[in-house]
Amino acid sequence: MQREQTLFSNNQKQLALLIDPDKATHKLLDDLISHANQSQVDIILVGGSLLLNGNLENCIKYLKNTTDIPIVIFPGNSMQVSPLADAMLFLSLISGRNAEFLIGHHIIAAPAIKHSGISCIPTGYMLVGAHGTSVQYMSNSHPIPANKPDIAVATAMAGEMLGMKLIYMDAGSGAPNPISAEMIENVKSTIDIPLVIGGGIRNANHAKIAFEAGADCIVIGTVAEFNPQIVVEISEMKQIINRTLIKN
Ligand code: 1GP
Repeated sequence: MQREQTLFSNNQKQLALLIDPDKATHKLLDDLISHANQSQVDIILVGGSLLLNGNLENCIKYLKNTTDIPIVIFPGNSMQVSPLADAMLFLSLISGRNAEFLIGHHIIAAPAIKHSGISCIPTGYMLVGAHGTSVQYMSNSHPIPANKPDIAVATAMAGEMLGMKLIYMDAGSGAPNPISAEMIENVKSTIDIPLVIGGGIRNANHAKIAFEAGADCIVIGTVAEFNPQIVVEISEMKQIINRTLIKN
């Protein structure tokens, strides 16, 4: 059954499951997909900062055969383009000052993206907080300090003014702490485009805090690799919050 939905809408809270093709054995993929299919996962993000094994296309093919959930590429670099996905995030690392991640990789990837016909979602990507994450190292950029919501607000505003269709604030994969409710609230109150929050979300309570602070979509990755059942628990939390939103 095809799930009718809009990618990254800000009407209903959404849950995205991040799959890193480098870590995705068939057993892990089967486990994750069976849990995602039995819950309300809205989006599967596929990508990673490194992708050492060239597994992106195989991973997307496998997913397309096992689920109807839309597959969206979350690229770590300009090589990560595939027409097999339903869409891709066209990320600009607006928290950083590394020109390659603001415009350089985009120029390299643009012809392949155009040729593939894949739909692109211009995304203001903001790294927040933790030093020592893979994405921070690979992008050679400084994250926004976790205790500086005013910088996050101004950065997200600028992203929206530049025409981004989405803001993705990320504490980085496996971050020790998720982004604070205070920062999410501050950013959400100043932008009109959907806000995606990821990095370090490890349980349903973390998800609840992020949703209630204003996240339109949350991303879970690392925790699900170790405990696929958490996908069901976090999805149930999302549904509870969505039911509350409908009532109000
Ligand atoms: C990382 O936001 C994603 O880019 C997911 O983070 O792996 O910590 O869930 P986790």
